[in-house]
Amino acid sequence: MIRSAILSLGAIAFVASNASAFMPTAQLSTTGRNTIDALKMGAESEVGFGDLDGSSLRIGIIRTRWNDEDVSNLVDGIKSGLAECKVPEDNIFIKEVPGAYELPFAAKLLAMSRTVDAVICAGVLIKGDTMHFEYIADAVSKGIMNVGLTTNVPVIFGVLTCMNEDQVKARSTGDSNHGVDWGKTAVEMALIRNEAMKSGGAGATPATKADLSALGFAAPNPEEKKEEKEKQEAKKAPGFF
Ligand code: DLZ
Repeated sequence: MIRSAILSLGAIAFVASNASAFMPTAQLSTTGRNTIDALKMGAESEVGFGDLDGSSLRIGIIRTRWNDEDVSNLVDGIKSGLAECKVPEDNIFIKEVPGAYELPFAAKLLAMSRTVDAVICAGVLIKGDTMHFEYIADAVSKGIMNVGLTTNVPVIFGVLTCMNEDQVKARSTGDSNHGVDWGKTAVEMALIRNEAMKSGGAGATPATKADLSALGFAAPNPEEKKEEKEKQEAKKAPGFF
């Protein structure tokens, strides 16, 4: 009896502390409202990018057809970010894939073509009633990271992982369209990568074999460096080859 009374009190306390999730917004405390507003709000950009000169870069965008309208808005944002960094329109290659799960594979093919300086993967995952969202979000984020690290071409994670459509809209439209930052991030990373490749990957002082093997890299092969430079200079049109 005493035990069940304690359990009931515990249950009441639990419901009260979590009530904000079930209450109309008008009845919420300030803290509850702030939490909901924060969930709906699109994150403002928190990084500055300065002046980036992407005029000589080629950028690939792999985008999904799932959540087509939202992803198209994000791609528009990406394109305006790239335009702000002076990437010529002809240097932007766009390829569609069905869903987010397909992004890493297509990104790998494009990165391996060596016709782009960076790849942006754009998609939207919205949580449903099953575990599908968790599996795909985890696989895609790891897959995208893996493509960048294994190909030495920066691959940008342009995938929104949202709880609902409101959150997606708040992050893919207007002033908080995350695509704009993804475009600029691609340019910044492409410039960093190209700079590093030209200088042997270690700035002004070339890394020693010991430095590189300590970091888990193979020592630089002068032939590969020459090949890389020739490919950069050839400036093929961006795309799958
Ligand atoms: C199957 C599926 C579901 C349920 N939800 C989404 C989503 O919100 N966003 C997205 O990009 N793709 C979704 N997909 C499709 C998968 O990403 C993938 O295309 C299929 O599982 C086939 O591999």
